[in-house]
Amino acid sequence: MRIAAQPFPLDLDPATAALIVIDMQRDFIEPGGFGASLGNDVTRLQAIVPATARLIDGCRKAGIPVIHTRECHKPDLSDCPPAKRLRGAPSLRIGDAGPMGRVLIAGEPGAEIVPDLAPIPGEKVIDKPGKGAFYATDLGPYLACLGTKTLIFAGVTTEVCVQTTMREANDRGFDGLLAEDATESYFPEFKQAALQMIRAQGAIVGWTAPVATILTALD
Ligand code: C5J
Repeated sequence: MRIAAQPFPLDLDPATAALIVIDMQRDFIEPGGFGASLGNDVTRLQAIVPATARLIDGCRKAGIPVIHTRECHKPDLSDCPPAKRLRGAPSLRIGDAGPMGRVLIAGEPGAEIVPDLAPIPGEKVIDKPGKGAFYATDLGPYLACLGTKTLIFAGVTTEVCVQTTMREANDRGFDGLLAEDATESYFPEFKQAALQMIRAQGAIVGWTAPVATILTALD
């Protein structure tokens, strides 16, 4: 099928596509989490939940595997570089006890995916210590087993974990399509710049398209 994407149409075969939903976790999206502790307005990220849910639903119906990632660390913080934990002056650091349990720690309520986007049985959930979902995870071998060639991306934040993962995927030979209204940043100008960077120079990182355009093609 052909997606009317930017900077030019993208041919996608659902049999060799997968959707990756990046870090739609309570810690980034709800008040009291890591994102809020850094001084961000989390309502911007909450706003993309319905569009992301529609994209997930459409991919499930089209038989496209849905993969979810969570940025989080082991309870002993052995996979959290001190440089990451100590950077900046957040009101809560990674591992500190907050309103949703220990911040960005696997198994804590804040590290869970928001209920409206919860994985269903059989869907792959990847806990990742870095910004990119390929780093220190089994995502690469998992996609090789699936025979995936094209990755559809959604999630937060556009210019950090989403763009980093798209770039990792691009270097590994995948075509990447970012769902424009199923991704968001705490900084609107960063989102727009990331979308432009991704599709510049003839899709140097990948393609972008609205959720409705992707769903029309999948239907
Ligand atoms: C950040 C992410 N921004 N998921 N994480 O720290 O983009």
